[in-house]
Amino acid sequence: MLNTLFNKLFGQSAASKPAAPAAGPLLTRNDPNAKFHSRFGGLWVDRLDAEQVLAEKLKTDPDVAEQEALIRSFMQNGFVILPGAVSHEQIDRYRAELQAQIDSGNSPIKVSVPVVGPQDKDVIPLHEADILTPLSKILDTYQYIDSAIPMIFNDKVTRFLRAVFEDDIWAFQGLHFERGSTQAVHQDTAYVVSENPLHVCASWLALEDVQPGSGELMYYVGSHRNPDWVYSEKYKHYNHERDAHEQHMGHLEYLHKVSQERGLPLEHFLPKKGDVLIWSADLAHGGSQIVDPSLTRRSLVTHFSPASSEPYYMRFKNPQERQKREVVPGGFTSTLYYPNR
Ligand SMILES: O=C(O)CCC(=O)C(=O)O
Repeated sequence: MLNTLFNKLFGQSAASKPAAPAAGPLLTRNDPNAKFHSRFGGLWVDRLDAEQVLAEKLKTDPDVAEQEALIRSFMQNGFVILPGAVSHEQIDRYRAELQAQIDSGNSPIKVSVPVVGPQDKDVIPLHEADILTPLSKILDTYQYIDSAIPMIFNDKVTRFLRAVFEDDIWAFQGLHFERGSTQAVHQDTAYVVSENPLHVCASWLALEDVQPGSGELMYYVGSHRNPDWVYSEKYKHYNHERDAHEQHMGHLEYLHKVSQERGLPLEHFLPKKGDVLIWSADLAHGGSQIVDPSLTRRSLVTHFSPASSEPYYMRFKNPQERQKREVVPGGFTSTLYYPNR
């Protein structure tokens, strides 16, 4: 009794020393000795010794153990598919809220639209945009449409990203498509810039059943391990002011060439409504040609990084706007295009 009181007030007595704490899950995030496939680093799944790290994690981390097959497939192929990750009800609610924004005629939401010129895109208000034009991207809808949040941070995606990030999750660039993008095969590392270039994954959520001929998402399986394309001898990302146009075109051609030389299959994604595909930063992917222009191909892309890796754009934002918002426990969003909420 006295002993219990003593312990309560002053902690454990020497006589009843607690057992050594059980080792928690293995975390490798800050390992200074890690070596990666890319000279620009990566997540633990991108380490040269990822198999050994996985073997250790399997002993200490039940979340990794439960997702072992997915993680192995991600390491090998550069993407995973999570069927039925988002319910139809959630998607319908989100689409109704987006439609209400469109119908209002004065929504704060903005759209990136393709234009001809040195800058190949412009950002304009939703009510001025023709969102059915291929390559139109409705930007960061999560900032104004609350029902986007549980879709983006759905359980399957969150569990998977937490396992590969070893961290909380920061969603920082959302793109809603009504039609196929027809975007050339590219690597996100060229355009979606993070302070750690390969600390990025993206999710692609089907907002409807995708039909063949609608401009399906396509990707070279395993292309996340293509040797780095390096801009101006130093950079993973493309900067149109710094890097010659030929470097950019060269990168796009290189992705087909090297993927084909390596014998990588080019697959097309034909998901059902609610399915999600997650790709790793360097997977070569794009939008295939639209064969039937009457078809929509509604989808929501979200880019993520570990909460400890900042998107590069944060550096250029005015300090009051440099905020990441915790929208679910351990899940954050930020935006380049809108004021804070
Ligand atoms: O959905 C597509 O067609 C391509 C999307 C894409 O490449 C991207 O958002 O990076």
